[in-house]
Amino acid sequence: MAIFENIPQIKYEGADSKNPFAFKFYDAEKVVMGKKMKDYLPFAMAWWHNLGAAGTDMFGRDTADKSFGAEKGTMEHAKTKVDAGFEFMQKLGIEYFCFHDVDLVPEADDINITNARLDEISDYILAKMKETGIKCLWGTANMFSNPRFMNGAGSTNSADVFCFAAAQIKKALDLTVKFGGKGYVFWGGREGYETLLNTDVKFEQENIARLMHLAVDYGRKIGFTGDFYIEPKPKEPMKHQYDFDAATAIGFLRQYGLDRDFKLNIEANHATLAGHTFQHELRVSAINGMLGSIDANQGDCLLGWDTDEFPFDVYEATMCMYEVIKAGGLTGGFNFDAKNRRSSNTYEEMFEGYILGMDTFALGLIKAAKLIEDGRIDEFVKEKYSSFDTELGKKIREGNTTLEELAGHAAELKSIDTPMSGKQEKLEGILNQIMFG
Ligand code: XLS
Ligand code: CA
Ligand code: CA
Repeated sequence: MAIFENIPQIKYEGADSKNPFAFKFYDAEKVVMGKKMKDYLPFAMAWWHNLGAAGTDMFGRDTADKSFGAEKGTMEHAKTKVDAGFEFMQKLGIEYFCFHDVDLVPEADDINITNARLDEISDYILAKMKETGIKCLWGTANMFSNPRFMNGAGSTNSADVFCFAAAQIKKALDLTVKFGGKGYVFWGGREGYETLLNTDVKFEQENIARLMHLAVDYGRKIGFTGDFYIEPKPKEPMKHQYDFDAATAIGFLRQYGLDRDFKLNIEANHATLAGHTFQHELRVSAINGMLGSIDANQGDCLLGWDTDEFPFDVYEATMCMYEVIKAGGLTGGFNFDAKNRRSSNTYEEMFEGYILGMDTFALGLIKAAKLIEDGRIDEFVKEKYSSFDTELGKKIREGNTTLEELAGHAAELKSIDTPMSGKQEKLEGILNQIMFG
């Protein structure tokens, strides 16, 4: 029996449609810049928010009913979540999902019992995957909720807890491989510190890297051929998290020789928490060959925390897709790490959130393609650096000069032109023209 029985199959109806259960912009089969929309935008459902989060916040209990007709905390509930999740993805045409180990089953005190539950549920999920063609984008282990991880997982001061983290990663990797997942994520939720008075940063970072190396060794041994990802976030829950932003995470990966196996999973809301734009984080990742996957959501700049809202900012989605197209697409996908607001507590709103997010990224793709095809932005950027196309400029770029030679050139100049204008307002006008013209 259907769980979302009142919700129809969500289809593309076009920009004039007033049907809340239809896409206005996401047209899966439409070709944009040589690729189908659905291939540019491999969307994924986040198990934890969509099937788990029910509105609890620091000041109040659940507002939404995510029991799906079963008693929470039971294996029956774990199964109805699977049923709900696959029905949900099928109705929206979403082809991927992402999960943490503890999203799938209730965690027991004894890890052997938890693992047996994971074996049972993963058989059930695998059967549904075969039946529907839905795939796994990435898996991860939740190494931040349980009190054992209060001082971190890889960065913990307890060798036993470090082993527990290893055990969870091992199992989550087993599941990711069982599902044929494309990626495996490390989000360092508690890998950071509150005060340096009690923290050995070097020790902790070395241990995190050690754990990641162990994960890579094991993953490759059991046939995981996908990418490992770090998902940067500057703070929350810790005051200072080690994976602050893309640049920091890339430096860490290179420092510890992990850069061949890892890429980044960039979350929009984490970028803004780090004081960057989403586009900045994508650009830094892309130019370093590290753009792997995206957690598609949006924060609220008036709030200083991770609100995980469904993305509706079309400017931000456009600049994201501009980076993605230029990077030649993603090897990962677009995971909606987003949840309904606490007062949006109905099944209908679960769908409306995803329709909003998918339409926003479809619009972003359409506008970004237009921006690239228009060419004025790219032409301007090329022109801006054109003084390096001269013989001298080329020498500098190619590393064929010396400081003395350059100083000699400067000494011969009678006057120096101010560099070419940045033309920011003009370019912003072009962007608006593309957005609304
Ligand atoms: C939390 C993170 C988390 C990761 C997966 O802020 O976004 O949900 O995506 O552990
Ligand atoms: Ca995330
Ligand atoms: Ca987040």
